Amino acid sequence: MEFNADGTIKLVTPTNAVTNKDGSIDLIANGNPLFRHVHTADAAAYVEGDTLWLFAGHDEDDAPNNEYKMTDWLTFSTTDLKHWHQHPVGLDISAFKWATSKQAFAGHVAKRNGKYYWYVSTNWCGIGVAVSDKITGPYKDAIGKPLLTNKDCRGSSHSWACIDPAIFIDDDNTPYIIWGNRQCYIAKLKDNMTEIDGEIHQLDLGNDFPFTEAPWVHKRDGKYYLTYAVSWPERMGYAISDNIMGPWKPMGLIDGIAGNSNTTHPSIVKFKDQWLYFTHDGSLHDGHSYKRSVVMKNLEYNADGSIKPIDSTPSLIK
Ligand code: FUB
Repeated sequence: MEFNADGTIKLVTPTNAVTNKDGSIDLIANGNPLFRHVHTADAAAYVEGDTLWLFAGHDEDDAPNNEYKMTDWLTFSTTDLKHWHQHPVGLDISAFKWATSKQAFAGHVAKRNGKYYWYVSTNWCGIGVAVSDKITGPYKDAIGKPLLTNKDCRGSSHSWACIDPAIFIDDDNTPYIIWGNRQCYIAKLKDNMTEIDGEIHQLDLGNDFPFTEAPWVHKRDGKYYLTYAVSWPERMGYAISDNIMGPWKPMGLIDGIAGNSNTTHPSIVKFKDQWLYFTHDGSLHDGHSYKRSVVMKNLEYNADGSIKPIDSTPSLIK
C-alpha cells in the first residue's frame, strides 16, 4: 500500500508478488499486464530448455508523464507462463561508463559460446553490449565502448537514431543485430558477438507502414518475420522475407495503439509449441507512456503464413 504526498492512499493494485530475502520476487500472473508490482517495458523473450526468460526495461515509479526514467533492466523467468520469478537486477546503466545519457532503453539478451550477451540502447550514447557467464548476471561491459553509435546509422540525423537492438541467430548459426529509429539497420556480428562483421545495411520497409523503431526478427517455416513499431503513436506492423537482408515485403498491421502508451515494442518467440507475442501498454492504474507494463498474448498464423491480427486470437492467460 502506498500514500500520495497529501497523505491520501493510492489506489491499491493486487500484485500477487512476494519478495524474497535476496531481493528476488515470486509472482503469479493473473491476466495482463503480466507484472503489477513494477513498471516494465520493451520486453525481449528468450527460450532456453523449458524456461522462458524475459528481459525488460524498467520504467521507474516516479517517472514524469513526459520523459523516460529508466536506469536498470529486469530479468524474469517462468516455466509455465503463470508462475514468474523476478531475479535480482543483473545489469544497470552504470555498467556502461561511456553512457553519459544514463538511460537504460530497450535491450535483448542472446547466448553464444556458453556466454550471455546483453545488447542495450542508451538513447543518444549508442548501443552497448554486456557479458556474463550466467544468464542472470551480473553482466559487465564487454568492450568498454559502444558497439554502435549514431555514426553507424547512415541517413539518420536525429540523436536517438541508434537504439533498440535485437539479435537474431539464424539456423546456420550466423548472428545478426537489427536496430534503429526511423531507419532500420542490420549487420552481421562476429563469432565473438562484440564486433560488427562487414557492412551495415539499411532495410527498405516502404512508406505505407513507416518503420519507427523496435525491430524484432523471428523465423517460421523458412520465412523471416520482421515485426516493428509503425508510425506515431505507434502501432505494430510486420514484414516477411525469404532473405534476412531483404527484400522485405511489408504486410501491414497486427496490433493497434498500445492503449495509453504512445510506444509499443514487440518480442515474438515459440515456447512449448505455442507462439507468444509480448509488447507493453500503460494499463496499470497509474500507467502512461512513461510508466508502462509488459503484456503477453497468443500469436497465430493464417495458412499462408501471414500473422493473424492480435486481437482476433484467443486470450492466452485468464
Ligand atoms: O523504452 C525506451 C524506448 O521506448 C525504447 O527504446 C523504444 O523502443 C520505446 O519503447
